[in-house]
Amino acid sequence: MPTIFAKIIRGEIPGDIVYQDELVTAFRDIQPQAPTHILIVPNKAIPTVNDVEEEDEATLGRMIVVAKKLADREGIAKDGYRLIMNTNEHGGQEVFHIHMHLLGGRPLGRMLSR
Ligand code: DGP
Repeated sequence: MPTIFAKIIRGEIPGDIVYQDELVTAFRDIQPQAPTHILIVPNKAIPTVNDVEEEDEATLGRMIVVAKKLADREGIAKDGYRLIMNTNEHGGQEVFHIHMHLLGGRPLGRMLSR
């Protein structure tokens, strides 16, 4: 079954896409937790970070490069931002198509709640 993210990448359901190339797609999170909350997603449907393979290195590197470009475009690069990839239950992963959250636009507080 394709995930909701696979459908957004393929244009089958609407998504606020802010960037797309041959390896990755980025779109705004539907439940933003900061003024900037963008999801950077590989076009290849990899369920979790545990499923990443060596052949995915270029794609994973591209995700960081795109995060940097989008942070600059959003005007949050200087003040700073956070990149998050959640994995499985303890990581709080809800959508099983790996994605990197780009969050910024306000102070984000501690990395983890105590
Ligand atoms: P995670 O917990 O790391 O798996 O984060 C999943 C994120 O995906 C969560 O912040 C909400 C977002 N999300 C879920 N469904 C949709 C959707 O249909 N469209 C968009 N743009 N975001 C979604």
